[in-house]
Amino acid sequence: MKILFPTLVIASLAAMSNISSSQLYSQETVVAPAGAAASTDSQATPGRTSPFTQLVWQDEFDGEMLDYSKWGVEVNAFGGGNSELQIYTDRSENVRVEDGCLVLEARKDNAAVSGTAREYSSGRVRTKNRGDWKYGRIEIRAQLPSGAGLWPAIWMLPTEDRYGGWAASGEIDIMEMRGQEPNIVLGTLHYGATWPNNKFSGDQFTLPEGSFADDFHVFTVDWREGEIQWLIDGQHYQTQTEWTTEGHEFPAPFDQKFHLLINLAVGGHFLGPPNDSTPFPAKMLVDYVRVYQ
Ligand SMILES: [Ca+2]
Repeated sequence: MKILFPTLVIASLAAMSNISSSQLYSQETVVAPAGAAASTDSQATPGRTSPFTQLVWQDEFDGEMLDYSKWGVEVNAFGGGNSELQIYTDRSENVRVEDGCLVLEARKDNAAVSGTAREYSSGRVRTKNRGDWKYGRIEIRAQLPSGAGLWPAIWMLPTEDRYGGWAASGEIDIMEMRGQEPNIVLGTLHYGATWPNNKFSGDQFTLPEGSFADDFHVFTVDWREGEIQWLIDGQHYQTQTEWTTEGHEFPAPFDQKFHLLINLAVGGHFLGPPNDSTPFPAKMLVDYVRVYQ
């Protein structure tokens, strides 16, 4: 997500922090065995075997409802920024677990939050203070919706803005897609300095056939010290090893804990509004999230 109005986003995210950190860290974390794949190898090559083999966090969405020990749900009439058109709610119409998947559903139903109604509603969840990681392999299996103006995204933000406001402390976009181009996904880093002096760099992946709406695909980032790789269905398509943040040495800002966000936005600068042929309701399905370190 290219956050163009960071203050709105920060305000909305702050509103989501309703669980204390002691509750959030009550679960035992899996500790890697002694001698396990410490990241001592700096000669990384594109697409090589990941050093991250220990499953440290996962949600398979097998239950009847969202696991709130792992996820916070955003409720915000202006959530997202970027001139997005949706309201984010925690209604089951917009966010639910069903048939083994997290369902984020965009609807054209004039829903309201705190007295503010908007034409479209949708869902956004995040793991902040429930799942926060520095380095690792983050893997998400998802099926995306197609249609103009639909903007599914799987991305990461810093849990603490240690280097300053967006995007000085970084943003890792694992996957985002314009619904009108459902065979192309983008992987992007945002960094450099505080908006509007931020920078970004990235690449895109085009499916050889079919679209990301036809079936589930696995989206992965493999994030180690000084290097981030992107893979689709296990196929490597991008490596980034150069980024900056003002006043700090590499590999800042991507040397701090980040958490995961998943949302289905509607409209915005990045892709334009829906049109008459955009199907509503539209669903983004997430089969699982698995994090390895
Ligand atoms: Ca599942």
